[in-house]
Amino acid sequence: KFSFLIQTRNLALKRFPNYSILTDKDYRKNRCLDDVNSLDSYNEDWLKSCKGNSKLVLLPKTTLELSEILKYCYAKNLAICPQGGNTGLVGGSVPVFDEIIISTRLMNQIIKLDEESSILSCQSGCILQNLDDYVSQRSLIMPLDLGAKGSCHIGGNVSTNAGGLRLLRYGSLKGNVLGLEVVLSNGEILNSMNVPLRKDNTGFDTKQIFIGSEGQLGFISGVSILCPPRPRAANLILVACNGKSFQNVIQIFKTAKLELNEILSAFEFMDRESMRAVKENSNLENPFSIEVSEKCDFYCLVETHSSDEESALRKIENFYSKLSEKDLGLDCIVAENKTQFSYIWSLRERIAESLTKDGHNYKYDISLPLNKMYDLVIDIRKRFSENDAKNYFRRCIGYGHLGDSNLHLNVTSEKYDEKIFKLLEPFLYEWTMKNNGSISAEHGLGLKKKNYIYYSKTKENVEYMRKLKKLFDPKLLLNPYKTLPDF
Ligand code: FAD
Ligand code: 2HG
Ligand code: ZN
Repeated sequence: KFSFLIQTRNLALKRFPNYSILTDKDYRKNRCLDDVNSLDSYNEDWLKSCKGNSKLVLLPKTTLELSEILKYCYAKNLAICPQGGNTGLVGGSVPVFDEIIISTRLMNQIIKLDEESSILSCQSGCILQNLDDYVSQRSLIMPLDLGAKGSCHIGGNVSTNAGGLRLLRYGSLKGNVLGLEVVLSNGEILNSMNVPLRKDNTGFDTKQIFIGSEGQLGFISGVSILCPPRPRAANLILVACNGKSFQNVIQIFKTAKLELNEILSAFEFMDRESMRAVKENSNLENPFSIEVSEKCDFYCLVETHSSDEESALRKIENFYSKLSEKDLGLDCIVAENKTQFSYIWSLRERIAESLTKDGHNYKYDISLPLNKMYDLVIDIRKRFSENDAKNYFRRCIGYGHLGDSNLHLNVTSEKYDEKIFKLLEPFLYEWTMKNNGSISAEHGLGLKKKNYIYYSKTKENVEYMRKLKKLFDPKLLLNPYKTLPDF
């Protein structure tokens, strides 16, 4: 009854026998969903690659309600799956078997925006885009931004330690989250939200352990986060890079760092195949002339945030001059208005969505030293051609957050194909380890990557992760079967 097969990995899992099976007696029918149709979208992930079989979604509104639910589950041995916007890409946000889904959808209240300190406190179910709209009225900006901003929840962002498009400028959530409220598996509430301070070195910083913990150690119910000033001037340049070598892209990044320096807010790259994917699957036209696009192998998206338009434009001029001096660009497009600004961003932000339309996605999120970043894509393509796999896959593309050395390598095919999978894994993980990279830069491990943790972490480190898991969640009820390799 409970056999589960991840579509992509033939990873056969067994339901932990010590978990109780939910009965009607276990819940009152308020703020919950239990009819088959409404359960569907909560049981399946964004990529439609993992599907659980939960019979119940609970929608608490307050921390106390959440705490009562967790206390009950603890007493009754019921396993749970915390869920935010369900945009995660590693199968972490949906149940594996019949875990109860606890969604933060109704925990969507802003608590306070402290104008002096620019610290925003809110419940964990606030949608990132809504928070950004809210703080923009006080001339502030959320310190993170990602393509899923219209659906993802801030609690989900913190639980995955999401990186996104502007980490280069505003830093990671490990630095920007100043307080958390977390409900532990036994219902206890751990609060560091009361007095969010910029500096606080009294003892261990316990909230850090929950950032990026993927729902393994506690359920995040509230977040305090530092919001930087909103830039008065934002500029966006799309560069069609010259030459076939990725080294030129790296040179453009180095030039951007030198010339744009403190105003550089994003540096993203996409290869020719990525640009083709958004054209073919999302109808987004390449804005360069045919002559340029036919020659161009890489595109860079360079964004600046600054307080002064005039000086920003001066720096951008200098950036151009340096590009042409070094012959690094074929052509550049500068966004001249809001429509162009969002169009250019959509070319990059909608790649993930475009790829889903090909059919099956083999998705990899890799950190690598900058000068090795694209070699992995080249080597995978070579491996495919050496093994006569050309006809099996549709696309093999590389793009990502170049400013953070974070490559998104994606392969697509019409349907899941074992031959492609075997050419990719474990080769790709071994390649990453050999080149001192990480097999998960920003998406986490979830269900799909948990067994590959040793490619990036030592045995001793994983052992201490297990000890922490047992300390915070002794009955292993929180988000089971994920993140850590099997006990
Ligand atoms: P969910 O997907 O619901 O959950 C993610 C994980 O966190 C799960 O393990 C879940 O159990 C746990 N969780 C959720 N809420 C809580 C909570 N309150 N307490 C404890 N655990 C919880 N990621 C990036 O890092 N950078 C990107 O640029 C980026 N771009 C994306 C673009 C698109 C189009 C899509 C679809 C995804 C993208 N992602 C990106 C991945 C994803 O959006 C992020 O991981 C995001 O932070 C997940 O938030 P969520 O609310 O959807 O969480
Ligand atoms: C992005 O940066 C996301 O667009 C998704 O992290 C990456 O789909 C991917 O591979
Ligand atoms: Zn990303």
